[in-house]
Amino acid sequence: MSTEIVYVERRKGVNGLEKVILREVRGSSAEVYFYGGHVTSWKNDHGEELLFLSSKAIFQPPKAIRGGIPICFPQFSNLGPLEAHGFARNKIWVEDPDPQPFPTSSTNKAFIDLILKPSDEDVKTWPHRYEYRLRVTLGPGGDLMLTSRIRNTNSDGKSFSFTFAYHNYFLVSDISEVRIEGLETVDYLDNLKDRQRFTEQGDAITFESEVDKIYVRTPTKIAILDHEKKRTFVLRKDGLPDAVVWNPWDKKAKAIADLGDEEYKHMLCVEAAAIEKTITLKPGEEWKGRQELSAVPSSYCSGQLDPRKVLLGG
Ligand code: TA6
Repeated sequence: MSTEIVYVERRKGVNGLEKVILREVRGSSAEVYFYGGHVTSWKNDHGEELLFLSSKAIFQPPKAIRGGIPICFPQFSNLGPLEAHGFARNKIWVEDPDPQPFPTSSTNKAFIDLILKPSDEDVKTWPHRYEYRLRVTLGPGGDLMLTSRIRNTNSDGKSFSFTFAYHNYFLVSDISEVRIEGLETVDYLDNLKDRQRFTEQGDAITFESEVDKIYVRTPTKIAILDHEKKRTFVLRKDGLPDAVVWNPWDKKAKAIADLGDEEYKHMLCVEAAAIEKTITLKPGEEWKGRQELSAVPSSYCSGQLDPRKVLLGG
């Protein structure tokens, strides 16, 4: 007897906040909160969680949820006059009643279309009208895709500019055993050194202290290798030239109220972003930024975790 799979289930989450659970036939799943348009969970076919979510995460507007995939829009970090990382992550999004046709494969059944538009009150903070459409899709193989389409709907003829990031928190077994491949020799701005510009050395990136870097104009594929879990995350991005790498390490972790003191060991942020060059949209213009996350057993890239196999493949 086969049970019918519910690809998209609407439910109440923590504190009664609305969420959607996406499920795929082989057992993978993802959870998306309407609050922030925020992915809080992504599980593989074996039901193993792949995203870090803080044990102290506060599911209470206006505090952004610590972990998962916060959306940073229209400002990354404090690189402008708005609150850190902009306001999209602490607004209540709604299901898009009029989703634009996305040219996605018809095999994708587990997806949700959300939309964020400014209220009259919001326009006082950021004086622009926009339509931000977000589609979150769980592919049949368990890949997680996020597509953002942002349109300038100003009627006063004004352009607007923004910076952006999918602030992915990956769940890792032990940060000291993790490495990132794909950012070697790439230039970065070091947030811990007044955003001075440096060039990454030729070896894979490993972690032994706080890191907060904006890599500029990176390759479109980045691999995160978790040696202990024998798992490799592959991040593919389109329309998002930059990538942020962040781990707060022990001291800063203690200063972050909604993060457990030791939890920095199990998280690594690798973010698909557009920061160095702001995106500017004239009225009527639309921008699109997409990321695709997959998690594969490290044996997949045989030959001692040779990242080139991951990076060149697929
Ligand atoms: O993406 C890295 C970063 O901008 C760091 O500088 C760090 O502060 C982090 O994001 C978290 O920011 P948040 O506002 O969520 O505490």
